[in-house]
Amino acid sequence: MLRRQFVQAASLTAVALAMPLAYAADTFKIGLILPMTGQQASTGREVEAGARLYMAQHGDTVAGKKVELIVKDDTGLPDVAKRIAQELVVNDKVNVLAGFGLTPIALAVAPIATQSKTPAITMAAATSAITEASPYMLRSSFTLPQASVGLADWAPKNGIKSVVTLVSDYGPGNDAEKFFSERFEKNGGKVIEKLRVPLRSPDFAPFLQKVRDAKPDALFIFVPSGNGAAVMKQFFERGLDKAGIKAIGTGDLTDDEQLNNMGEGMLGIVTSHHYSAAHPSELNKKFVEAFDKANKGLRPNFMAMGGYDGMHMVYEALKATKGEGSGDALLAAMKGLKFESPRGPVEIDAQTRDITQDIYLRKVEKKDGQLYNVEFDVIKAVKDPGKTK
Ligand code: VNL
Repeated sequence: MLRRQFVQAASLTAVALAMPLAYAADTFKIGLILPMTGQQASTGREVEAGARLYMAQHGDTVAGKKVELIVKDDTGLPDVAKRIAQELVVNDKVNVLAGFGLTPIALAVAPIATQSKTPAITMAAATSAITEASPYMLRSSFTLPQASVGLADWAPKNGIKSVVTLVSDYGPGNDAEKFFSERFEKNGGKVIEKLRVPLRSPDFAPFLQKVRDAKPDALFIFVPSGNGAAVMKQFFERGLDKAGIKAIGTGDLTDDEQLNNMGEGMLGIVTSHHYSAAHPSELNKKFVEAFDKANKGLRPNFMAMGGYDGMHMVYEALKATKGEGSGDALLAAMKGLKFESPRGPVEIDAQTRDITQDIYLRKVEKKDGQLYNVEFDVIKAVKDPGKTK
């Protein structure tokens, strides 16, 4: 009896000791840092759902490794994100960092990616400079300069000669304001006034009153995903539409997750962006259907797209490096990667590590009783204009 017990205990200990090692070697870990609570929680939910859908469709074993997603809530705060990134690198030994719902978070994580030589994929945030903050930073989302310039070309040709800009006062808002305004003025338009609203709990009312008084042909708006409904509610309540002022903006304003609940006043609003749930490709139809099914009727927005394609980048790099897992090898494999995404064709620019993609002009229309961003024009293969200056 004693001997049997001893042998059993010994072999159990051996198993317990061997397991974490074998497990670690056969596991490939992705640390997903996202705002799962707080003002940007919808972004966290969409990015995670996109990443999980990709794994469900492509399996969780790649090049002999078991892919493990570790999701951490940064509550939207850069200091929290930085601490989490450190823990993920040091304790969990993640192979890749990803997520980053807001620009300040991507910027807080960038030095940790550099020090630890860990590839970091920005799946949501969209200030141009993010990919310049670390040679290990890549992007599967988009940039605000990329999304803004096409609209600045479209507007003056479509009866919009004067504009007021209204942006959230931080990285992506500043990028949107600068790149839209410069291009619009180069095209002969006039920017009457540039307004910036605080990122946290903004009160749009006094700003919109100013816009009403200034009476531009259009108001160009950038607010981050999840804030579009609040600004448009005030826009209608203050009667800016009735005063003949058009709302235009990047697609963050007509975010697919919110759009259908923003009311019929939204009909006809033109935006430019890289992804619409109504993008009419077979690949996208399948993506939207599968996303809807996996998430109880939730509509994927551009954040979900960033999570989905970011996982594709990781899977392709893992395959190309045959599961070797080193940060430098993964990074090299992701540079120059080209693929067909549900959003359209994309390429990870080998020099800038930023994403080159088609930008669409879209108009809010009713389709099957629901509001969608319906694409009516496309600008092919747009590189981030923030990098080509
Ligand atoms: C950012 C840019 C965030 C665009 C967004 O939504 C967005 C950012 C949360 O860079 O912080 O729609």
